[in-house]
Parts: sequence; C-alpha cells; structure tokens
Amino acid sequence: MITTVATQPIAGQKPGTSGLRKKTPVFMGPHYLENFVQAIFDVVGCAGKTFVLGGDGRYFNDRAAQVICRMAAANGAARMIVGRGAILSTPAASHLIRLNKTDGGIIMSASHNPGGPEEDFGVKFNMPNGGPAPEAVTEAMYQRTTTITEYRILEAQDLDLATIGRQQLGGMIVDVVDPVADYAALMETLFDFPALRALFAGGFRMRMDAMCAVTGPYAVEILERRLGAAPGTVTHATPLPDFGGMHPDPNPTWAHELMAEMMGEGAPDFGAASDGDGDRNMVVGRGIYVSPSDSLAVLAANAHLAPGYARGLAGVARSMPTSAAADRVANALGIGRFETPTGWKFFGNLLDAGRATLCGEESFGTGSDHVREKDGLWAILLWLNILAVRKQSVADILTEHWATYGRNYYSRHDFEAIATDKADAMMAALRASLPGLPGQVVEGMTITAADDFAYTDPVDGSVSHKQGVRILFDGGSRIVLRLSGTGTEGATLRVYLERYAPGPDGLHHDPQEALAPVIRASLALSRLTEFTGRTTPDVVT
Ligand code: VG1
Ligand code: CO
Repeated sequence: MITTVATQPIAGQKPGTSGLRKKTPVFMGPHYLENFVQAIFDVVGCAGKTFVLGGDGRYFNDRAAQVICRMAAANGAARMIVGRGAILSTPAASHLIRLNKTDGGIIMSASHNPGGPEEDFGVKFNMPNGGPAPEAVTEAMYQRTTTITEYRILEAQDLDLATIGRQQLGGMIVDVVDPVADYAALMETLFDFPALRALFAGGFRMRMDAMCAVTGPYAVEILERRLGAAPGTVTHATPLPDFGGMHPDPNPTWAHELMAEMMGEGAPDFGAASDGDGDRNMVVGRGIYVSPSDSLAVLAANAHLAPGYARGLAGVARSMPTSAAADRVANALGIGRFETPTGWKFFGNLLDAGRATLCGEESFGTGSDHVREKDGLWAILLWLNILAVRKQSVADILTEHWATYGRNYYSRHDFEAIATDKADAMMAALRASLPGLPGQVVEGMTITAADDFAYTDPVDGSVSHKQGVRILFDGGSRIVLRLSGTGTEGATLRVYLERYAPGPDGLHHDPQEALAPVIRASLALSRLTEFTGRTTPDVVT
C-alpha cells in the first residue's frame, strides 16, 4: 500500500515569517505539497510519532489534509490528531499539540492572506512546545526541498474527517476531534467566565466579526453559548473556503464593516475581529480604535485583573516594529521586557523559559504563555475580562492609559506588490546609507541611531540578522522599514512609524496627523518614490 514516488526539487520552497505560503494553484501543482511535507518529515522525523493536523478551512484545506495523513501514515507516524473537517484555528492547534504532548503539528493556513482557487495557501510546522518551528528548523526543511528525490504516500480511500472518532490508516491511528472543545475549556481556566456572563446579562453589547474564517465556531461557542452574548453577536461566523471573498485581515481597512458599526450611531460597547486562522485580533471600542501596540500595553498593565494572570507577569515581549508602549508598562511594573524580530517563532524560547508571559506584535497579534501562538479570541476575552472588572469604556481605559504612560502614536504603511528588484534595490540603498545617518536632522528631528536589527536569542544564543532597518530620532520617534515575509506577489514594503507624546497635552490627535513629520522623513530617507514610483500606501493601519 505504501508507494514511493520519484520527485525532484521544486524551487522556492523556503518558509517565510510564518511557514510556506504560495498561490493555491502553485500548492496544487504536481508534487508541490508532497515535496514540502516530505521535507518536514525528513527533518523532524516521523516514525512512531504523533502529530496534530488542522487548518483554517480555506480552499484546498480538505484535500491537503488527506494527502498529509496518507504521507504521515506512509512515513510511519503512530497517530494523527485532526480537527473535525480538518479545521483547527492556529491557537487551538498549538493547544492540542501541548495538551496531548505530541511531537508537533502541521497547520494548513495562509492566515490573513485571502483564500480561494486563485488566492493563497500555506503550510507550517509547529514544534512539540506548540510554537512555530524556529529558523534553524525551517531552514533545514528548505535545504531538504532542494535535494529531495522521492516521497512516500499510502494508497488509500479518503478518511472520514467529518465525524469525531477513531479510524485506522495503514499503521496509523487517526483521531478526529472537536476543534473547539479543548480550546474553550482552556479559556475557562484563564478568564472569569461568571463575571463575563454577568457583563453580558447586564446588557453589555458586543460585535465580533469572524470574517468568514476559522474563528466563527470558536467565537459562537464561547461568546454566545457559554457567555450569553446575544445570538448574532458573531457575524460572518461560518468559515468558507474563499472567506466569502473577504480579506481575512482584521485591520480597519479590511474589517471595514465592523469599523463602520463601531464608529456609527448606536454602536455596541465593544467590537472585535480576527483573521483567517484565528491568531490575530483587532479590538475597537465604541467610537475608538485600539492600535495593536496600545492593546498589548493595556493588556500588560491590566492582565492581573484576569484569574489566569492574577499572580502578575514575568515579562512582556514585543516584536521590534511594535511600538514601545508595552516597554513603558514593563518598566513601571519592574518586569522583563524583550524586543524580538517579527514572527511568533521568536517568542517561543522566552515563553518556554518563563521569562515572558505576554507577547505582542503590531500586526494585530497578542498572546501569552497559555499556548505558543498568538491568539485572537484569547486577546478579546482578556479585554472583556478587564472591561468587566474595571467597569469603564474602552475609550476611558485608553485615556487613562495614555495619561499614565504617555502615548506612542503609531501607524504602519504598507506598499504592496512592488516589483521585487525595485524593493530590493531600495532596501539595499537604505542599508548602505545607515552609517551616515546619525546626527542628521530631518523634518526638525535629529537622528540618534540607525541600524539593521539583529537579534540574539537570550535563551539559546541563536542570532538572526537583517530583521529590519531602524532609524531612531531623539524624543522616541522612530521609523522601521522591512519587507514582508508572508506575501505571495512581488514584495510588500512595511513602513512602521512611531512618535512619542509624553502628555499631559497632545494625547488625543489623529495618529496620521501626529505622525506627519515622521511619515515625510520616512519617504525622504528611503527614497521610496524614486525607487518604486509609489507615493501613497495601499493599506494604512
Ligand atoms: C506578518 C506580520 C507578522 C506576523 C506574520 C504572521 O509578517 O507582520 O507580525 O507574525 O505576518 O501572521 P510579514 O513578514 O508579512 O510582515 V499570520 O496571522 O499571517 O500567521
Ligand atoms: Co494569522
């Protein structure tokens, strides 16, 4: 029953910020998925092992799951734990990997990238700690794809992945499990569900936009069924293979329906959205948007109000482009603070070592040591728990936060689908200019430092270079530029902009206005228009 199929290396199977992402037709091409999955098994080993498998339900999720199971069985795996329908949110997969003490898991997702026959698909491997494979491991997988000559696959009928229960596939046990139950149980251990039930029973209104992606079933079960939020609180709640044509990226641009409702007449008390695979979140108060960097800072300052964090935090970690708002909280609390490269894989060691409890990224990702991924619904529940205890509006909580710590005005400008050679040329010129920048005055601001961020992991000493160009100004303003590692078309340039206002005045400006000089400086220093022809960003968050 086991077939060994001859194959040859396929160029470009190099995982980026979060796994291997390509256009769906590429992934569906001959041997493409198989080569990469065999490379995973060759690197981490498969014989006798137990893995978790699930995905965000996008187009090709179901077929890919069948192939991965047949390959795992052919490579000698002992057991595969699969979410029903081959569905698992990324944080739920991370939890199952840990809960069942497995040897890791395969997550099928391209996260915030659109899904469908002509859109994006992705595969990533998570380690036995539940977290994304670190760079050394993904690099080994990539190297393996460059020399691969064969893969193993079982010839068998399709598994029934729609029914919870145990099946046999060759020598491998397949356990199809409820994708929501264990995750929901974990949330009950972290948050004060009785207090949240009382909040909703008292008339608190919420809108949760699941964006036709994987979070829908999780949010309906937890918010509506367990916490008593009004039926219909969760919209776009059914995961669809093409996300209903939506772009499942929870930011003000793509979650515009939610934004319109929250900024309009009769808005609910609290709004939230999550992404394709359920690891990102956007939170919105009535009439006020919460930037992800501020969200991380507010959560860090208030986490002790939730039962799971009542004993306080060991430390807070943020990705380098994320604003320094969380650092100010960590300093005030006297706890550890860490600055890592972009991508959740860099938080794993800090979480495992117990040095960080909360982590966050400016890209709408927040999480804690309860799993080893960012977790959208977790962040939303922590916000709800804080709102239930403080009995204040989101706007009042933000206002108090800024009054205490000052405000890190923040925005990210994305320039998408730039020709790769143009983007590379721009970044190369910028990198070359860095040594000459300190001391220069731009837009009335003096540059104090300029470098290409390199990170030495404080736990295992591994070093990651070229993680983004940083230009720092006196007074806490900052520009960061880096190229995305999750896109599938050309290059996406991300420009991260920050300016600190200590207060008490000037804490309530529009971020784009407050950042205007920093934005102008970023265009001047990067020579963006000269290199790429672009003048305005495609997405502003
Ligand atoms: C982006 C974000 C990064 C995030 C990554 C995966 O990466 O910037 O913060 O960890 O997506 O998120 P990049 O390389 O495109 O900037 V997810 O929710 O798409 O898995
Ligand atoms: Co995601």
